[in-house]
Amino acid sequence: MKCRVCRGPAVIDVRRHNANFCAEHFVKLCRDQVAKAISEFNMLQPDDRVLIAVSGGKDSLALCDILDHLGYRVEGFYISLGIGEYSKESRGYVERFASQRDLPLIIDDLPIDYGFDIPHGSRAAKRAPCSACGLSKRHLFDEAARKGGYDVVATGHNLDDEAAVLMGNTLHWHTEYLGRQAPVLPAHDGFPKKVKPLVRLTERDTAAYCLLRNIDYMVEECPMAAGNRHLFYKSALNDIEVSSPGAKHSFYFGFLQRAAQHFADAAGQEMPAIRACSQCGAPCSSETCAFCRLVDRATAPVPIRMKPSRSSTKVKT
Ligand code: Q46
Ligand code: ZN
Ligand code: ZN
Repeated sequence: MKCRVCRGPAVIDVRRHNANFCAEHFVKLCRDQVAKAISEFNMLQPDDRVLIAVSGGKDSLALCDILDHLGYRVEGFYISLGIGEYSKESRGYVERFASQRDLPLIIDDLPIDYGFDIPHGSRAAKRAPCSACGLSKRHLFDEAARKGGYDVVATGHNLDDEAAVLMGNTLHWHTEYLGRQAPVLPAHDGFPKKVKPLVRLTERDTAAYCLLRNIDYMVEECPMAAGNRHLFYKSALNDIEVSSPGAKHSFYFGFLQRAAQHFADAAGQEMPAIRACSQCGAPCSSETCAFCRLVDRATAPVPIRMKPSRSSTKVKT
């Protein structure tokens, strides 16, 4: 197995490119793919201040490494979600990465700052854990970008993530979501610009990139992801990819080039008027934003059910 570029010994095959690469040229390939996505979708300007949402996993840490290498001004933002050992360990990976590389890091702590964690708070608010988690993360990313004056928020969503979301939205014809599924969401109404520079890389690519760059990342997935439909779609797409290399790429990029525009109207029509949340001031479409409502419900005191004692149930005669 020889590297396509230098003909030296290859360490990885990339079937969708029908090629093998040595360590040096695989790392270069990953960086080139990110630079290509940034330029193709006009994601970043050279002097942008970029806030990267970091989780401690391979994608977000690879993203920090690559954007830093490409010369962007990056800072990390981590949210501790209060998901037991998973949150403790992932925070450790992020803090070690940041201190080794002098990456400025902001940390929000859901239990300390807002009084609830995802497992208990989502139950109290009667929401699925990933729904409460996603809502919290979106709100806190937006708020951190707004308050810190960042030009753009970058997330580590990769090709596997985006193709799986596309598959779910297509299977159920969620046209308004299809209209908004893009690697760049422009800033609007007080919401920051959001970009996904890893859309040309797969999970396998980012894992190999971290290995070759000596980036120590959290391998365990969040325990709350078990049974998630998103994982099921990823696995189905991986099965398709085995017999049809490049299928994921052409599914996602074919959609962006040939179909996304057809759904843009559906997304636009459903955009409500934006105002400021009466509690936190965040832009939102109702009196109070969804995050403040979640906090209220997740931290509401739980009524204690008292068993009636024998004496109180006695009927006086
Ligand atoms: S962290 Fe949060 Fe994910 Fe865990 S609770 Fe679900 S959404 S699975 S990316
Ligand atoms: Zn090579
Ligand atoms: Zn609010």
